[in-house]
Amino acid sequence: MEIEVDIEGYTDRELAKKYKHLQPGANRKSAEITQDFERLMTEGYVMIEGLLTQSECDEIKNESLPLMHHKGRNVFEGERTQRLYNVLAKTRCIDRLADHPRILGLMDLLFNPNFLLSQSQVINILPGETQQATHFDDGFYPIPRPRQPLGAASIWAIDDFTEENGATVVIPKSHIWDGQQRPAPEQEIHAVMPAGSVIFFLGTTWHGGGANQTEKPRLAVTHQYCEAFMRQQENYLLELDKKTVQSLSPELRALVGYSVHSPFMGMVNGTHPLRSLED
Ligand SMILES: O=C(O)CCC(=O)C(=O)O
Repeated sequence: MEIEVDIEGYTDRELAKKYKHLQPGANRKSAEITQDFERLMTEGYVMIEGLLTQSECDEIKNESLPLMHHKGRNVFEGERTQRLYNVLAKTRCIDRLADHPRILGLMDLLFNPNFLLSQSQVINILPGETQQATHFDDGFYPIPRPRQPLGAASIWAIDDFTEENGATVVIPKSHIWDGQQRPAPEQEIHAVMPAGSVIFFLGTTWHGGGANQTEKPRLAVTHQYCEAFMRQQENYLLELDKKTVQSLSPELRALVGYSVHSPFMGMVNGTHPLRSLED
């Protein structure tokens, strides 16, 4: 026999339904998303232009640059590259890039429901930076290639991305490679795109930050995602206090970890984690 527990007028079963309902559903299909997805799965990446206006890019720049003081700690992070970590605790200015419907629409087709945000960064490649070593992002999940991607990433151009200023370097079709294959320089392409565009690629696609041979910095925002059953790189549950989580959109709240992957991955005290946000 099931026991109904009454919490402030709601039975436990009603509360379970209420929170399940609040978990955002995948209702983002469109012809554009289907087309982007086909390209993503064929090439390992897709570039989408014109998702942000110039004034939205300016706002991100004005908000994030004053928060960026540190350069990379090693050659991989980039000794002439500024990186802002724990961004969601510091500013709301990149939230809409994390839960942008064009990106989440691709994620709906790529991953199981309840996929997660894995990490967020603002990356400012300064003049004189050399090209980053090419790599693929979900390589830290020790599962041999070739395999399905377990992660995916967006890199948003906040400045125009040019071949000279450090546009992300990508290796088309490298997502299907086995674990032995390595990229050669002639296989690289540069993700040249105007400010306000995004490149979205699979966790198995080889890529890296480009060299900046100009006099001006190249600003980008990146959000990485993962399947709901993989560990996130960033520990949002420790980084974000309750008040911050309450201020996020329902989609972003679920993405950082306030969701349940069926039947109970992500639970808090045997219940939906959204309940822990109630006073
Ligand atoms: O900034 C970029 O264009 C790419 C950066 C990147 O892939 C990384 O830092 O792992």
